[in-house]
Amino acid sequence: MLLQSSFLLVLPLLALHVAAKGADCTSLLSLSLPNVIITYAAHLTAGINFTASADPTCFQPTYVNSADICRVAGTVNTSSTSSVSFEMWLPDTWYGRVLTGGNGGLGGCELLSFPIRCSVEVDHKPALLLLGINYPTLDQGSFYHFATIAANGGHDGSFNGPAFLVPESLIDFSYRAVHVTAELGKKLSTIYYGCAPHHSYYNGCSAGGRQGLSVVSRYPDDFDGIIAGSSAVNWHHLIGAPAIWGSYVAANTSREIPLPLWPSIITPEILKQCDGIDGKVDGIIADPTLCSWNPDTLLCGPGSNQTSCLTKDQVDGLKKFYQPTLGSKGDIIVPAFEPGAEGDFTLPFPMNGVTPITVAVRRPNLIN
Ligand SMILES: [Ca+2]
Repeated sequence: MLLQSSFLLVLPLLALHVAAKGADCTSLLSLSLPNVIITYAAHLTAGINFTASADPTCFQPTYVNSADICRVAGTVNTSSTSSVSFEMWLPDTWYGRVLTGGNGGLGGCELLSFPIRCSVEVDHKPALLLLGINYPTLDQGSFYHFATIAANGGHDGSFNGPAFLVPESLIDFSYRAVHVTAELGKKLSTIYYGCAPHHSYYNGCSAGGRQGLSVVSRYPDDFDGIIAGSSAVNWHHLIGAPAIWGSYVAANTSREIPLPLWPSIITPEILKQCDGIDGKVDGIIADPTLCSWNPDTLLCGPGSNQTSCLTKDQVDGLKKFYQPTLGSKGDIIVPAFEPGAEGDFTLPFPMNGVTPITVAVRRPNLIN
């Protein structure tokens, strides 16, 4: 009886392992769908090394696919003044599910060659931070037999400020790019495999987490489940805070703290003062909210070497850096920067008074 039950459970799963039979990959080039232009369609065996982007702000990385796939690329016109670039990787062996990937940061690039912090999805090869068309998710999804689609969020480039001058492009970046790719992913899967997907999922982190939550609130039928990691839902505060942090330790002022000093003297001093609060000196501050450290200990003495200590102005800037970011009425815009997180690769910009993401977003808004 137990064997029979197990067999009955397994049987429908086996039936869902679908090989492509609806269309040849290259035939998708001649596909006619409203507002969709297919510019590339070719079958790739696993292990092909290709350049993922030509945009100079995208670091022109290369990427290698892990599965045998039909790789499709093109654009979706989302309005008379906006469009979304997309890619879809349709694995040779499909389990009947579609996965849509979101963007990160300001979107627009395929990926950035930093070690990943904001993604748990890529576990079968070294992971990468993704900012635009989500190649790691395309690869991860197709590796696990999802037909996987991702888009550029409606604009190219890591810090593409001009895109934010176009209202329709802002809508794309906000949620529409994910919505149209989710719909297109279902259509392409149905055409390529000859049957409709039975489940649809979403995976995004940071800006991609925000996109996921934004889409499901507007289009609840797009997905059966979503992963919205480290969701940047409080977007304006999140973008504004680094600008304020940057002013605390602004570049080319007496408060500026050169980047090398953060890991060489500031983090060690924070660990010295706070590591043991959690009961174990192990290089980990288990609860940074309990750490109220005093930067005065880093103040240079008379005649001391400023590569191993800070001036009074630098210490004053540093104290503000670790306080909550407050608005004009004293309201908290963003909670305090957590001591011990100085090593996060995304944070050198505000620490050094340089905030390219904030500048990219704010400058066009100010122009408007
Ligand atoms: Ca500890």
